[in-house]
Amino acid sequence: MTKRNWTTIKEYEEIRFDFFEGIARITINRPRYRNAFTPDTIKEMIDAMHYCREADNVGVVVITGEGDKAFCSGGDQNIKGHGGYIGKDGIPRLNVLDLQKLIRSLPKPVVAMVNGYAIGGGHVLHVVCDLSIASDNAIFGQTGPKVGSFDGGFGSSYLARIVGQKKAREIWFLCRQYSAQEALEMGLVNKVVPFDQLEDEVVDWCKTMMKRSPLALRMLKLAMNAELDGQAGLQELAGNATLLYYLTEEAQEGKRAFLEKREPDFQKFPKFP
Ligand code: S0N
Repeated sequence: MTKRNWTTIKEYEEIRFDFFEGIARITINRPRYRNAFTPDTIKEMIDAMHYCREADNVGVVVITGEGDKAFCSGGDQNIKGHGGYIGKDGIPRLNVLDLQKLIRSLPKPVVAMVNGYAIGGGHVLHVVCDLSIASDNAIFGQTGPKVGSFDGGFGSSYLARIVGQKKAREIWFLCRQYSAQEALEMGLVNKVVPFDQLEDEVVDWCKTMMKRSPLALRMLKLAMNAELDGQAGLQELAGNATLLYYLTEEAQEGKRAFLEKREPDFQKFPKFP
């Protein structure tokens, strides 16, 4: 593996957040618990995602787990209480759902670097990422119906879009575990590589995407989301269409005319066939 000089963006307690040549990397840092998340892990990830949205120098975001055992094993079962997972503030939360939405709506590619178990809510996390690249020791699966939970949102509907209805039902109803090779065969991951090549492969994919037009990638991501996210997906896509419209002379004319207290002259702009 190539040695890279990742620099820390911000210090947190349960994640690491660092940067290398346009790539922001969020690492769940709870290897003692196979990188299970608490509400506080998720709060930190949400904070890091907000940074990634605002930062002009971030082109791609990578999500991964610390060590060579697990990407993420889902919600921390030690703190599962009535109504959700109970963090430092004592309030039960399912805030991973907010993180899922942020990953899907971030107008930049998000890559899951799956370095071991991706289980339960940890599996859903990689599912909602735009791309998943896995090491050959990665293991995938849902456990909800075995441990008293389920994710009927993206964790079910988007999973079914990826692997098909029959396979998604198998994954959830039987709670089996699948190898990286099986995940590749069902289209659940984009590529499988030996563990010691995982970071190189992910950085290579990120660098390739950063050579592409960011606006084109942004519109493609939101268009693909909109296809299954209903009104919420259309709202995101339409917002980005508005962003593009604001960049045109035609839209500038409307604003200028208002400020100059005159009628806008939209007739001078082409009406494309
Ligand atoms: C990951 C597994 C398969 C790894 O097995 P392995 O390698 O044999 O290691 P273990 O010895 O089992 O684990 C090492 C230590 O880590 C602890 N640990 C592992 N996973 C968790 C976890 N999720 N929470 C807390 N601790 C964990 C082990 O206990 C062990 O500790 P020690 O050394 O003290 O014994 C295997 O560990 C495994 O199967 N883990 C559990 C996977 C699981 O069931 N996860 C939870 C699934 N549910 C969710 O994620 C819910 C997500 C959610 O928030 C949600 C979202 C949307 C809608 C609803 C929900 C909802 O919860 O209701």
